[in-house]
Parts: sequence; structure tokens; C-alpha cells
Amino acid sequence: MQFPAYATLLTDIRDTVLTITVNRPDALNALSSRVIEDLEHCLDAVSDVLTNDDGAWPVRGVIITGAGKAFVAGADIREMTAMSPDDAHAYSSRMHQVTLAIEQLPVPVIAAVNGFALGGGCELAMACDVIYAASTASFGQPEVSLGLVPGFGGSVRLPQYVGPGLARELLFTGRRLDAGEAQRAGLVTALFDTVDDLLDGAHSTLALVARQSPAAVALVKRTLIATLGLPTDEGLAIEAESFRTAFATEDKAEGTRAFLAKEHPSFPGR
Ligand code: CO8
Repeated sequence: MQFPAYATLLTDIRDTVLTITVNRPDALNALSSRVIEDLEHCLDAVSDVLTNDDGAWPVRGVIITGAGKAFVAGADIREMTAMSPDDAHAYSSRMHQVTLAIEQLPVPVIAAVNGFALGGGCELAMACDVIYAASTASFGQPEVSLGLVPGFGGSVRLPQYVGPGLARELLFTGRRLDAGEAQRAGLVTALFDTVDDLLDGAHSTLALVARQSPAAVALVKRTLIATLGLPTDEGLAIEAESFRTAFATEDKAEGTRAFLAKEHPSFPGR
């Protein structure tokens, strides 16, 4: 699978893992409208391939990271100075669609946070399924220091990650969390000493994912997102539907057959 060249993103595929690197290091990878457009196109391309590939699954996981010393230092503040309130609403809604496109990808997405993940950068990381971080990472929602509020999902996703109390404190003060505190708060799942270790760690996890049933992994992701925040009975009803769906897959037939035959499964991916 090949991607076109993007002005602000680097893409690389190794062993079915796609790495997308936001590449505007001079502006600490701030989310300009060009970055947003490139992310839209890149995520559309991955989604198209995975939807039309009938079981081939050329991508089994995605890593999103940043070039240089930042993951993403937020929305592009310079660009925002020229925006009207209506422009800002459109900008926010557009980035919401990008975060939903990440959630809708049928493969796990790991944010590999190498440095500053502030404002829109923290929000981009939280749209991913799992956040891994290097010791150089820091997280925060400093919008109130600019007279702004989170616009890319932070008011909704930060409480889901860290609970309402800490989310309120962070959103009211703009205080940053270093990587260790972010891990203790439940925002970061795994912490690595160096950026190289971080990327290796994300690859290892996605290699483990690639040994599982692609249809089941996609269904688990869809179920987790669909049930988030629902009352328990409604969530369980969705889970029962997913369980029914899994029983209609060739992967289920192969996975259970291989277990009973004491063999490694060879999943058809459907
Ligand atoms: N936007 C544009 N440019 C940026 C941004 C940014 N968010 N962050 C850094 N840069 C630029 C700097 O202006 C500087 O450019 P130049 O060299 O031309 O002066 C370059 O990147 C390097 O930055 P610094 O010199 O400041 O680097 P430091 O290492 O000294 O500091 C910091 C690093 C602490 C990360 C600092 O750059 C900083 O505080 N950046 C801003 C962080 C921030 O406030 N982010 C939140 C932005 S608001 C947001 O994301 C809201 C999202 C919702 C929007 C809703 C739609 C409207």
C-alpha cells in the first residue's frame, strides 16, 4: 500500500503497521488547516483500503506521532488569530470529524507521544485507542490561558480518561502533566525512556494485535466506542449484538477450530 506525499505528514508502513508522523517541527507540529486536511486525506485513504480489501487487511494498526520535540503543540495559534467565531466553529467541527475518523478506523490506533501534547495535541492523542508516551512527553489543555476552550474534544474525552475531578482541575488551570503523572492519572498506558523505545513498544503491541482475528479486533473496537458512557443495560445490549455478529464470521469458525485442533489459527479476516 502506497500513500501520496503529504505536505505536513510522513507515512511509513512496516509489517502492516502504518506510522503517521505530523511533520511541522518548526511550529511544534501545530494543527494548521493544512495538517487537518492532510490528516483527513490520509485517514480516508486507510479507511478506503480497509473497507474494500475483503479480508486482506494490509494495515493492522496505526501509530500517530510527531516529528522533533513535540507530538502536537495544539491548534495553530497564528492561524486562529484571523478566524471569526463562525470560522472557529467550522474549524472545531472539522477536527471533530478527524477524531471520529480515527475512532471509526477498524484497527487500533496508538498515539506515540514523544513530546508536547498540548490543547489540540492532547485531544488528538485522546482520540486514539491507546496513548503511549516517552519520558519527554507532557500533556495539557492550556486553552484558558489563551481565552479559549477546548475545541477538538478535550471537554468530552479528558474526563473519560482521567475522571471528572482531575479533568476539571486541568481544564480550569491549564496545568501540564509530565509523562509520569499522566501515566498515574490513567491518560498514558505505557511509558518509555526514549522515543525509539516508544516507537518499538507501539510496534510490539500492534504486532501482537496482528496475530489476532482482524474481524474480532474491529468488532471489539466498535463495541467499546459504541458503549462508552452508556447506562450498563444499554451497553450490554450492544455487546450482545456484537457477540451475535462475531458468531457469523469466518474468523470465529477458524479461531475455535484451530483451538480444538491445537493449531495456530489462520484467520481469513472476515
Ligand atoms: N501554534 C502555532 N505555532 C506554535 C504553537 C502553536 N500551538 N506552539 C508553538 N508554536 C511555534 C512558536 O510560535 C515558535 O515559532 P517561532 O520559532 O516562529 O517563534 C515555535 O513553534 C517554537 O515554539 P517555542 O519557541 O515557543 O518553543 P518552546 O520550547 O520555548 O515552548 C511550548 C514550547 C511550551 C509548547 C510553547 O511553544 C507553547 O506554549 N505553545 C503553545 C501551546 C498551546 O497553548 N497550545 C494550545 C493551543 S489552543 C488549542 O489547541 C485549542 C484547540 C481547539 C481549537 C478549536 C478551534 C478554533
